[in-house]
Amino acid sequence: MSQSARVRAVGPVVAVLCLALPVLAASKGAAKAAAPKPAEVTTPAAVPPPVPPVAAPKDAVAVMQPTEGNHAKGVVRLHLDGDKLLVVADLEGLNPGQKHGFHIHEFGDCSKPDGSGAGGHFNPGGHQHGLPDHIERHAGDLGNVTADAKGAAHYEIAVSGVALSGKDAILGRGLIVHAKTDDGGQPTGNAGGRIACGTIGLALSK
Ligand SMILES: [Cu+2]
Ligand SMILES: [Zn+2]
Repeated sequence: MSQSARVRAVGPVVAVLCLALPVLAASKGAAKAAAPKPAEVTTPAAVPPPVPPVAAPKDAVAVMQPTEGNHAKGVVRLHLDGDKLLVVADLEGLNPGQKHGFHIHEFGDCSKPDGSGAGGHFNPGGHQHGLPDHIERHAGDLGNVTADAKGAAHYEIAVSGVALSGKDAILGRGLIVHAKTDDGGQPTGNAGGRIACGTIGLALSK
């Protein structure tokens, strides 16, 4: 087919389309205008599915890592039982036979070589520092862990005034083991440097 023949053959098709399109568009428009608006008239609003209640977390864990130049490490498990938080610490690398101050600190930032990123004692109530048997104490004051002859310690304490969620939540905060003994003195128990730091995170509840 020559060039001009193709133009001649295509020409009428284009012309028909040009004529037909406005007609099609017009009939479509008419159909649209005449039809009711089904979404608004006949379909009821979709009801969102009920949101299942989220259970408050009950278990947490902190993996304790030594700060620079120290060897203290271990695992601390925390379990919420009613309004009491049971704290169970298993540590090693402590000074044999010595008591080491042990606290929940404000922040879970263990990135600094000396553990200072954990900030001060967790103290939402604005109290003075104290040992666990004192009524006046920071919520994060957990007393001391006592190392055995090998420098290992198992320590359990149940405390109130802290939770894993909501107000007074300690999830994401820090746990610190100190070089020295917490003697209950102000402002923070004279417990010296920070030898281990761990961030409190969610744990699987059994
Ligand atoms: Cu501390
Ligand atoms: Zn304190």
